[in-house]
Amino acid sequence: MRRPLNRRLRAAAVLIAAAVAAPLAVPSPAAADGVVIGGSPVQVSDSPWAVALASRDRFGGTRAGQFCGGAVVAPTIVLTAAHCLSMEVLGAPLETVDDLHVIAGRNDLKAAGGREVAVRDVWVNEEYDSFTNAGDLAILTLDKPLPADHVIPMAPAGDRAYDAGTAARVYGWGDTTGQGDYARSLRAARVRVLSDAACEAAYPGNADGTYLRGVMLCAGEMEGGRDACQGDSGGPLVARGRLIGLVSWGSGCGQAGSPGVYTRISEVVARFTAP
Ligand code: 4AZ
Repeated sequence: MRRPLNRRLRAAAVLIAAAVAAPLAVPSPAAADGVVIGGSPVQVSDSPWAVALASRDRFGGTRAGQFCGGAVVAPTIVLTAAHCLSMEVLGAPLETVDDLHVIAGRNDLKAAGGREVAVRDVWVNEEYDSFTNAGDLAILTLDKPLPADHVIPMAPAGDRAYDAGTAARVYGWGDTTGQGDYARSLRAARVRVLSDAACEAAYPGNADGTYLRGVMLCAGEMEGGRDACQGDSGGPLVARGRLIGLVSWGSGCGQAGSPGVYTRISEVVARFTAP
């Protein structure tokens, strides 16, 4: 059921609609090696749409307060995961977090550089289901626009970027080992989009969640090794130069048979660009 959008959300929807990839979208960036688990360092200048979500008040200053990732889809709009803004993650109600901001254009969280931009408005999908993890989406409106070259187009439904077997890359400052070793600098890992059948077989429903086709996608290597992990949530999964997913959940990190599960961006596009 579609609900009427409120006014601020409508404004975000217009910007999001403008960000949907045109049929001839930009080519994918040159391959670098594999956040993240099994990943390797990348330059944020080559992937400026990958931003850190941060609050020093909640998470302390050692890593500039980074706790999740996000993807820039319009100069003032960042997509992230709904669960990043939960009480469980923030340790406090979202309304009480006064210093929520994104860090753009900074590789090393311990260094200066890039921009810190305050989040002016937060929309959290009220239909996010913390049991299945369906609808793991939040939309942040920034206080000031980021440069236009930070924006990544979103892949609409039917885009070949969603085809099983497509090479993709996931970006983040999250745990690089699954043992709480958080990255200082941005990393990326190469993964492959897996078929809905494989994702359903991996996650028919357990304590971590349930794979639901149409609203999720999963990616990884069936033998494990390369994956997103804690701290990467909300961050971008990119294929063919387009945004296809946001890091959402999985059983562990990089384990054989347990690929990473992502919020499917085509569902976001459909929801916010429908007449
Ligand atoms: C997490 O806890 C999380 N391996 C993120 C991604 C994955 C697992 C857990 C995928 O935020």
